[in-house]
Amino acid sequence: MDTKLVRDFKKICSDGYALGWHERNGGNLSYRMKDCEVEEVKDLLNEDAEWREIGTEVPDLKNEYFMVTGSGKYFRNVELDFEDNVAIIRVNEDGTKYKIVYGLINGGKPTSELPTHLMNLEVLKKRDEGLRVVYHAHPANTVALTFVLPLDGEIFTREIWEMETECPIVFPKGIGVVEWMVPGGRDIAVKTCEIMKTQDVAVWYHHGIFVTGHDFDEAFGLMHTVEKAAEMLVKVMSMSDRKVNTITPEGFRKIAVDFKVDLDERYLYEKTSDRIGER
Ligand code: 2HA
Ligand code: ZN
Repeated sequence: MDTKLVRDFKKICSDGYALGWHERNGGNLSYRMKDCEVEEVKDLLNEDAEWREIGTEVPDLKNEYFMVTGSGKYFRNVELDFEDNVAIIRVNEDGTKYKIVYGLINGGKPTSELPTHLMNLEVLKKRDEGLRVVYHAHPANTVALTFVLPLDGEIFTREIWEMETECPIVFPKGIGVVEWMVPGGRDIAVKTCEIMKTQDVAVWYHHGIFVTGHDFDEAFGLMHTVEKAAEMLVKVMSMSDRKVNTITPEGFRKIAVDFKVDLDERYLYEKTSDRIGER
């Protein structure tokens, strides 16, 4: 299969691998296909495949097609052998089952995080029909911060925003955080969906990040921006537990005006401490 969608899907997998975000089989990726993209590959799809349980319900995604990475598959291999590592799946009439209509030619299942991906894609579709990508990675700096920053989305967002002027422009809705949980199931999916109702980034403590975007560039760029800022925060914290200088709430409000973004005031609290991670 060689369409623009397949090329773009391969590229984000290789780019993420190159940045060290996908050790072994770490991370996963899903994309809600457009009708025209399904039409383009229609003759290659096996509609006779057997139905399997999703393990949750996504009624608003009924009959839709998704391109997803395979469970246990390595991101670095997606570009080398797309048909072995990726699947196109179709959700059934009531949103409880899926079938593999293309790919995973040597057997296997879609990503172990399929419930999170599909439930997020359903929430995101309701929020904005154009949000089609859900991307999960294990970037080291962001994960490292989950061991030293409190479990508080407001503090996490503010500390990250301060590291790079671009941040509040790229993700004005901030970052949501999820406490450590067993991955792969419905519970962590529900928590992540709560965040995705209004935000584009969810950090899973001691695990990784989920982002969404209208396309792969947007999702990848968002992951990259969060992780770059996290890297700078890790560097700063390696030198000191305090910031001597930083962007002020007033500064953020000026950015909001000039760049026409709405920044939630809950992230712009007046700090009473210069220690990183304290309010
Ligand atoms: O191995 O990243 O969260 C895939 C994962 C599970
Ligand atoms: Zn993971």
